[in-house]
Amino acid sequence: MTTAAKEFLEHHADLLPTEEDVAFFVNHGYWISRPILPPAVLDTAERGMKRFYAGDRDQLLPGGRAHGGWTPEHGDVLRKNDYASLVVDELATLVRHPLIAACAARLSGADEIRLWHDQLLYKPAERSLPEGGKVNVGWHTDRQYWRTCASADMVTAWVPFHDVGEQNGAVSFVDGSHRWDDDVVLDFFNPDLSTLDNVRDRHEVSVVVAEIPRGAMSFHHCRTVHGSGPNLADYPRRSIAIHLQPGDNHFVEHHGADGKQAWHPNDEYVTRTSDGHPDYTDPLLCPRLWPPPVG
Ligand SMILES: O=C(O)CCC(=O)C(=O)O
Repeated sequence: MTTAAKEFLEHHADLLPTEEDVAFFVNHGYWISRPILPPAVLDTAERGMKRFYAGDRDQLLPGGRAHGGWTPEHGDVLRKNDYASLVVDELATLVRHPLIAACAARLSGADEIRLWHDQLLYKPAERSLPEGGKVNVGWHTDRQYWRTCASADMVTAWVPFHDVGEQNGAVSFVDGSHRWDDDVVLDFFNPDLSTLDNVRDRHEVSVVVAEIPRGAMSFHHCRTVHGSGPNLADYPRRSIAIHLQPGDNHFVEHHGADGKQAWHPNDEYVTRTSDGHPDYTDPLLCPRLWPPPVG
C-alpha cells in the first residue's frame, strides 16, 4: 500500500469498520456504516441525479455505447440506471469517494477494490403511482447476476441521498443468507415480496430493514438476499448502489443449469480484452477505487 493510502487510513480510522464491524459483516452479510460522507458530496450527487434524468451528460460511456435503463417514457416506475457515474461527474465524485472503497476493502479483506458498476435508483412514492402500481425491489442476490465473475465475494455499498428506513422503502437484508449453501435465485424485478416464502422450508429467514441516516451507507455481500418494500413517504427515495469487485476478480465462462452461457453488460461495455475475454480491470469501465489512484 502506498504511503498516501496508509496516511488516509490513519487519518480516517474512526470512520472505518472496526474489527467487530468486520466480524459482524462476515457473520451477517451486511453492515451499516457510521455517517462517513460529507453533506456536500450528497448535495452534489442530488444535483447529478437531476442532471442525469434531464439527459445532461459530461461524457459518453466508454466506447461511446448507448445507455440502457430508465428514460422519461417509462413513466412513474422504479428508475434503475447502471453506469450513471461514468457519464455525470457529480455522481462520480460520490462513487469514487475513497472512504467507500476503503470500507469495502476492509470488510471483504481485499487489498484492492475496483468499480464493477453503479446503479442509480429512484423509487417514487407509492401514493404517486397509478392504482396498483408497485415499486418494490424483488428479493435477489447480486451474485445471481454476476456469474461471469471469478469472485463470489463481491460487495455492494448502497448509499441513500437522505435518511432511509422502513417508511420510505429502505433496502432490507436477509440476515446471514450469504452463508446459505444452496444457490438462491429470485428476481430483482419481481415486486411480489412473498417470493421469500419459497426458501422458508429450507432456511431460517430473518429480515432486517436497514435504517440508514444521511451520510451513512449499507454494505452487503453479493450472496446476501436483499430487496426493498414500498415507499410510503410523500417524496421519492433516492440512492445509488455501488457494486465493487476485488482486485483479483476476472471473467470466467459460466454455464447455467439450462446450459446457457452467463453474460453481464460489462462484457459488452469493456473497451479491452484479456486473453480474448472481457477485461474487468479496464480502467475506463472499472476504475480502481482503493487504494485511491494517485493524482
Ligand atoms: O435499492 C434497493 O432497494 C435494492 C438495491 C439493490 O438491489 C442493491 O443495492 O444491490
